[in-house]
This record gives sequence, structure tokens and C-alpha cells, in this order.
Amino acid sequence: MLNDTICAISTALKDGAISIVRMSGEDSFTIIKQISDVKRIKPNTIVYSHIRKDDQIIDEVLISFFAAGHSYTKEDMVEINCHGGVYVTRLILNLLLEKGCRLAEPGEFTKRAYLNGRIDLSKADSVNDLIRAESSLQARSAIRGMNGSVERLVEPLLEQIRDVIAMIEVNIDYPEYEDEVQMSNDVILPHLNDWIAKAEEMINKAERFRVVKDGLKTVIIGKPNVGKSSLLNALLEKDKAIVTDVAGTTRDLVEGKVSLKNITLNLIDTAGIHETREQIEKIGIEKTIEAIEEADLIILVIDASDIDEEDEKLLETYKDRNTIVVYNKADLKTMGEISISALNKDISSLTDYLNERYKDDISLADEDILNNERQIALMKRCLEQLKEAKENIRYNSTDMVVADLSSAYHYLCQILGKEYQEDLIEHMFANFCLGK
Ligand SMILES: Nc1nc2c(ncn2[C@@H]2O[C@H](COP(=O)(O)OP(=O)(O)OP(=O)(O)O)[C@@H](O)[C@H]2O)c(=O)[nH]1
Ligand SMILES: [Mg+2]
Repeated sequence: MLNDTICAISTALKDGAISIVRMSGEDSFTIIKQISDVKRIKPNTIVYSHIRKDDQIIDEVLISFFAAGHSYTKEDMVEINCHGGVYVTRLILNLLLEKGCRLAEPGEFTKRAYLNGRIDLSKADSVNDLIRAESSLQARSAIRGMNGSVERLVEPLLEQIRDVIAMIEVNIDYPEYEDEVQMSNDVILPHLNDWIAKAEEMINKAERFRVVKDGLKTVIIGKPNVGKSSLLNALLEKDKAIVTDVAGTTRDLVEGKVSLKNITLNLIDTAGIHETREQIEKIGIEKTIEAIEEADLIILVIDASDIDEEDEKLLETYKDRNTIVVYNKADLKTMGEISISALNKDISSLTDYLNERYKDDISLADEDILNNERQIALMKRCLEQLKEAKENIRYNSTDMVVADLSSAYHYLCQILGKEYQEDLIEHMFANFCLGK
């Protein structure tokens, strides 16, 4: 039900200086008058007051009033800034419930903002992303989203597809109007190629950014004893993994997380890869292979002082994956572009290289890009439909092309949470004054 009045505690429910209890809906102003000293409400103001229950003062508070149309939800809203004890905050919430408010569902204030047309769905996504942000990159991209980055990105593509659908439909429905542009295959195809390239670029950038934003799943691999665990410890700046001079020390996966300037690495140290009959080590190596499958980045460690054909084999196997080759034990012998001494915690050539390598991906934080899984998944479906349309153009099937374009358009509307059918029909009638 959209027109009932909802309430919730908007701050974390733990002891603190201040808590905020929020109310939204048409009875908000009536209810606040019943439980406080407020007699007349002047919208968009904050007043000092008391909350009362059965004439007893429960708390001394500040109350903000927002009139419909000028609030977060676009409905009448009240925010009560009360003292932050859990007990008092709950008491105020219960009072609102007694007076007829309903407890809001998670995200319901933002849902109302969307349903009442204050924000589109991509902005609502971003509110959620901002609340859940754990790093500055995540927060930066969420704020861009709240300021309409996804809309700015998707809307032009959506409009172009809509225009072409409308023109094809007009050609079909009104063949007698020859002065309208004829949407032949020659006209449609360049548009399709352009849209496909744009959709692919949006997906590519969003996925690259997602990796740096959420942290690169990074596995450290190599032969036994090359210094993988020493490198993990040096990156984490603590002795997380056991290091010994016995080959085959690490058997299970050891995990850790490190932030280097801008990027975050979700690190996994693994068992050294080599031929072995030893049962536990074998299981460890199987786990290593599984971790490699899921990795965004592989750091292949080689002992520069002791290279043999097992290293060559690993280089050959992983060279086509997203692999960085690191030559360790630089205190004994230096070689290669990235030369480190994990033992001496001298790993700056690796960290500098990583920061440089992902610089472009990190700078995507300042571009308009798709922000989350939901949006990326819908753009992928849109791309599939555009490719289908291109396929169907070759078979000269106008009906199929229109159906594909409509689906593509539909997915773009879903990204922004728009009603696609209505929008399309309205546009067709508005743009084509055919005197009918
Ligand atoms: N001289 C030198 N020794 C190193 C360096 N890094 C690691 N070592 C030594 O190499 C040996 C093996 O180090 P680990 O970090 O356990 O190697 P690992 O690759 O994890 O070995 P496994 O877990 O057995 O596969 C230890 O004796 C380390 O002290 C380095 O930069 N220089
Ligand atoms: Mg190890």
C-alpha cells in the first residue's frame, strides 16, 4: 500500500549521541502533533520540542518537517532527532506505531522515492550501493550514480533505439506516407553497429571497474619454496602464512586482503605447483588450480636464483591468463621487470607496477558507467537482442528486427525502471503528426 504512513529508525540501533526516527505519508503531520508539543507545522523547518506519552515527557528532540513534493519520498515527512539510547529510540518508534504508522520494510523510503517519481531505479540502486560502500572507490561511484550517471549513460541509447523503432513502425503502418524516412536495412544497419559497440563498451568498462572496486581476486602461484608465502606476508605486512625452507610448506589456501593506494587485492597464497605423490600436497595443488580458475589476476612467483624447467612450464601454461611474473630473491639475483625480495619486504616494484597497471580502470570512477550487477546483466541482455536484430536484418525480416529492438529497448528501460510500452507508444504519437 503506497498511501499509508510508514515509520522506521533510520540510524543504527546502538547507543550513540543521536538517533533519527523517520515517518513518511499523509498522516505524518497529524501523528507528530499528537505526540509532541508541536501545534502548527511550518514545512521545511526544524523545531525544538518534546515527545510525550500519556503526558509524560519521553525525550527532548529536534523535529524536521518536509512537505510533500519537497521530501525524500515526495510525501509529507517527519524526522525526529532524539537522544541515541536504544531504549528511548524504540519507545518513540512504538509510539508512532501505536498512533497508526506501519513499520517500513527495508528500503521502503527509497522505494517510495522511486514510485513517486523522485528518483529512477538506477539512482535507487546507487543509494543502496552507497550505504553498503566499504571503500572510497565504491562510495565515489555510488555518489555519481545518485547524481544520475546511469541515466546520462543509458538515456541517449534508449532514445535512439526508440526513434528507430517508431520510424520502422510508421513505415509499416502508413506505407502511403512516402515522405517519411524509409527505414531500409541500409539505414538501420549502421545504427545497430553503433549501438552494439556502445553497449559492449559500457559492459566492458563496468566489468573492469567492478573488479578494481570490489577488489581483485589475486592468486599467488609458483613452484614450492620460491617465496609465495613470504610475498603474501610482505604484502599484508604481517606473518599470516607459515614460511620455512622446507618445500611444500603451504598446503591449504591462505587468504588476506590488502589495499594499495587505490586498488584492493583479495589475496590467496597457494600450495607450490609440482609433481608429487604426497596425498595432502596433491589435494593442496588441486585447490590451487581451482583458485586459479576463479582469479582476476595471477601473480606467478619465480626464484630468480634458481630457475629450472618447472618454472618454464608454469610460464608457458599461464602466460595467456591475466598473469604477472614476479622474480623473487633479488637479494641473491636480480632479473626481469618486477624484481623483489619478499624476505626483505622489498616489494615496491610489484606494488608500483600494480598501481600503474590498474590506473585506467581506477579512473573509471570519474566516468559515467553502469554501477552494479543488475544494470550490467540488463545491458548484456540488451546487447544480445541488438545482435539478434543484426542477424535478422540479414534475413530481411523487419518484424523480427522490430521485435528484437523492442526487447533491447525494454531492457534499457528496466535499467532506469521506466514503463517501456507507454513511453514507446506516447513517443510514436507525439513525433509523427500524420493527421490521423
Ligand atoms: N634470500 C631470500 N630468501 C627468500 C626470499 N623470499 C623467501 N625466501 C626464503 O625461501 C624459503 C621459502 O619461502 P616461502 O615463502 O615459504 O616459499 P613458498 O613459495 O611459500 O613455499 P611453499 O609453501 O613450500 O610452496 C624460506 O626459507 C624463505 O625465507 C627472498 O626474497 N630472498
Ligand atoms: Mg608457502
